[in-house]
Amino acid sequence: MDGKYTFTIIKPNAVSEKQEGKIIDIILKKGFEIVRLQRHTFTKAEAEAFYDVHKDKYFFNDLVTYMCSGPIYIAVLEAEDCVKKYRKVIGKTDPREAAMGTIRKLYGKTLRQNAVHGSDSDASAIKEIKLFFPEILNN
Ligand code: FUP
Repeated sequence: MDGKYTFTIIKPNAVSEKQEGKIIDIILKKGFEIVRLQRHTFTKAEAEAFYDVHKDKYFFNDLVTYMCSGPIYIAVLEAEDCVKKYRKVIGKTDPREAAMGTIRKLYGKTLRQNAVHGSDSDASAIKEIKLFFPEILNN
């Protein structure tokens, strides 16, 4: 599956502000296929497992609390060179540093409430897809 898929989350701030439709529209217009899409609310255990690479960081507990604070959408996207292409579409982690027109620039509020997640490598995409949609990786 190398390069074919990425995993995205539309985060609680974007969902509570009812921006998920606009975000999905950008994803489609940029040429991604939506292979899976599900509304979900993270349990604490899921959020901790999802962000385990950050477990020693000072912001880990606040990040987990935020990610569990309301409904999200989890999705698997497909495109050529998908991880890299989607990272460009979402923009830098901090919305203030994200380029004009990127999803985080348009819908992010703060470094933490930055509207969306996108896998940062093919290895992360595989790990993240495995947590929620493992059947995809058997195809
Ligand atoms: P990204 O890969 O762009 O999502 O960014 P990181 O993996 O560096 O960070 C993961 C999430 O932690 C970010 F989406 C936002 C959050 N974060 C904080 O809440 N505080 C920080 O100081 C840094 C990141």
